[in-house]
Amino acid sequence: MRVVAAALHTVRLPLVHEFQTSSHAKRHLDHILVQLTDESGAVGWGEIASASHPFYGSETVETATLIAQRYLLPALVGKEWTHPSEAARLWAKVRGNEFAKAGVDMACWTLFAQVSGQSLASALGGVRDRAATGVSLGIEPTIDALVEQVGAQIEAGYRRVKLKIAPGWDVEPVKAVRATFGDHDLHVDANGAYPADDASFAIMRELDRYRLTMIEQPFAPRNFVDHARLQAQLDTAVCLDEAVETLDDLATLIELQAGRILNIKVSRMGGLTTAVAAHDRATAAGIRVWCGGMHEFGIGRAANVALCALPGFELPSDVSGSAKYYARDVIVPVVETTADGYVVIPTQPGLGFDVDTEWVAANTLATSQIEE
Ligand code: OSB
Ligand code: MG
Repeated sequence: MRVVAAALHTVRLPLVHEFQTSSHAKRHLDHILVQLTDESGAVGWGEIASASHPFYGSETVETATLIAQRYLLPALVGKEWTHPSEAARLWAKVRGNEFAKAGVDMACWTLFAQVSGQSLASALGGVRDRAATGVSLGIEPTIDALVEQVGAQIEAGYRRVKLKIAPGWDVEPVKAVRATFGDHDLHVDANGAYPADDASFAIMRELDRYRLTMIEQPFAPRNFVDHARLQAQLDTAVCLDEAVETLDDLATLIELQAGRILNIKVSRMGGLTTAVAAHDRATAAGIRVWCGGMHEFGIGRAANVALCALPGFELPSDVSGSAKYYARDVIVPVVETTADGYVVIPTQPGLGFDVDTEWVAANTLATSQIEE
């Protein structure tokens, strides 16, 4: 297989509901769609789901564009490869920049699945036909507004609700949601917003009383040591997200027992090739996994859904239906959540959805192309 042309499309979609995390609020998102064409004219799509600001990870839309344009696509275009894991080796000497790599890797996988006539899920080694869905709720202006949001999402069928927390917005909202919704599967995500001091440990011990499925990334991204200390003090599982960008980070998590759960994000780990390897290693070590999201548009969302077909993805994943975030998504049909909280994993060859190229074009801010 040989990619003869590649294009990057920066696309802006408005969010249906403003999303606030510990670091910032957003009303619309700019993601980069990667379009690869091979010598037979087949097309593979990927998505670089980097945030616009370096507040989740260090990349931005602009850095990802630069890295993809200057290093990743030139390493790929014109080269022969037979499997996407080989394609990823073409840019292996580029350090970091996992989001940029993830979008190109994903496009190679969808192209490969398309050309080899198999669904993306089975190309990845998937065995499931549906994925359990969870939903991620931002920090709301008031506890009442949060409780209303949680109610609407439980009503929509989501099997697990995750609440973003930050210093000053933690125990009270959790207490209110628990009091209103009983035993519904609930977890919290701090995006590393807590300093690893005694006061934060005390807050986490208090949260430990609310039967949360996990506390996700309370401390800074590289702080494995304090996550391990915390895990030793809690009944609740600690889950790492930002901390784990590479398989070596995962080895550190396992060795230090810095958490019992791993959030596998395709974007954060540089693509599907590494995500599959992370699934295999984590589950072999007794670490439970689920698939996290970056508010992906339909292309990235479809890749996340396909990944969830792997046997270890037992916990609900952040693969909510397109309508949770976007009034009109870039794929048809859109990803839909069933009334009982699952998404059906497509079985058609390739991505399993058509890209709505008209809608992509209508929302494109910039395009760049390279050819063999
Ligand atoms: O930590 O999981 C996170 C979105 C942006 C940055 C970080 C995170 C998130 C989410 C999104 O929680 C969940 C989704 O895509 O459904
Ligand atoms: Mg997270």
